[in-house]
Amino acid sequence: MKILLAILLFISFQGDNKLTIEKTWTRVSAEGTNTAFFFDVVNNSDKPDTLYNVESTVAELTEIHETYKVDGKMGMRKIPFIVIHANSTFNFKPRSYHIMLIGLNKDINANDVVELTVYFKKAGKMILKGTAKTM
Ligand SMILES: [Cu+2]
Repeated sequence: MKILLAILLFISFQGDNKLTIEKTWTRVSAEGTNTAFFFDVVNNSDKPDTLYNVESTVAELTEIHETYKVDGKMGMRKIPFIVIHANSTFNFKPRSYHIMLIGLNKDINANDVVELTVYFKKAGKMILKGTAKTM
């Protein structure tokens, strides 16, 4: 009986944790400047999840950003969280949602691997590794 319970708990835990991250990458940039980190969040669960915090050791500030358009000009701004809907994929990509790395404390050269820690309400903490490329 105990074993059966353990198996059931294991299955239900697995069932709640169907959030995966794909296609992580970041853009080459120089120390003292800014860059962005991109990835896809694949939510195969029937429940939404929320990205509410991001951290990086390569930049002074790490923020979740969205882009917007005013009078034909593109701008971007910090947002506090992003909801990843059930059974959907959310794309962080250039000229759209991205993770902003502000004030790099070192150069990011092509093929460098940059770590980004992301926090989801349900899936918890995940450490992402993105390879740097020029575009
Ligand atoms: Cu930005």
